[in-house]
Amino acid sequence: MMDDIFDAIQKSAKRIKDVIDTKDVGYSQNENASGETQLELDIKCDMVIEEEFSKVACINTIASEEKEHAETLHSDGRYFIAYDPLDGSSLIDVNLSVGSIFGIYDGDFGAENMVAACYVVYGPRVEMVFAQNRAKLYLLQAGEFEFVKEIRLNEKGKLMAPGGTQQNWESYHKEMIDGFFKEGYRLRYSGGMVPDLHQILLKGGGLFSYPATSDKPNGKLRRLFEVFPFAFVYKIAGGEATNGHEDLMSLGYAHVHDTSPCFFGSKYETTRVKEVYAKNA
Ligand code: AFP
Repeated sequence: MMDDIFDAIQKSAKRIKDVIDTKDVGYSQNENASGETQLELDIKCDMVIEEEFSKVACINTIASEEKEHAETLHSDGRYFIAYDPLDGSSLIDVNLSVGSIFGIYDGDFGAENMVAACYVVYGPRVEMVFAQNRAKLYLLQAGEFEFVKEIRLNEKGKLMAPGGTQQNWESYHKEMIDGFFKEGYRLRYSGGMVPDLHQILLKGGGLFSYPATSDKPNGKLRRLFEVFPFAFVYKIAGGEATNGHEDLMSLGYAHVHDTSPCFFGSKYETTRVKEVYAKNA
């Protein structure tokens, strides 16, 4: 059954790549549930995924970053999938990488029910990471996704991707990030969480953060579509995922569009985050 989902994601990814390559980018009049103006491209990509998932009988319900409410596809299906069809879509007009993110849940949404997570990066090449018992990297070549390798994080990395408006960071958060840079970490931040987190994963480690800020006390990134799937992937790859105090996979959610502060990284960096945040709780 998971193979059918894996297959539907691959089909969606290939179609989304075509949409990105051919469709003109124009702003539609609609606002999505998070209050952002939707690009036509987002809507088109959302439709592609919904269409492919509709053909898979084991998918019960879908929740999309582009839809206000969850939608039931097959009421006797087993899996619930939350997805962000085109994360970082505002980066398309400046030709940076974007991605699709999928969280696959058994029986109902919620981190405790997550059984697999997947993301696709649309960059100079199209890559996919599918995490179930292991995190596996695939590359789209000549129309097919080919297995490349298993991904494992080192204990400590070299890259820092610090999200959020710095002016609105807590002072202890700023000191912590400055401290990492003083240790020799290098800045890598594009503003697309998929390529930013992908880079840290493939280069062995580091830290991606999107903290609570004075303007966004609950962070920006959405639990079901962004936070839980990447927390799952990072943990399977030997890293950690925390909100500073708790494991991200131990968090609940009340509404499908709920957000959370989040940190994803290798063990050395996430341990530091937990120490700093414990002192400043
Ligand atoms: P868009 O889809 O609006 O471009 O947002 C992308 C995103 O949700 C995530 O991919 C980034 O990590 C994050 O926003 C970047 O946010 P900041 O621009 O506030 O750093």
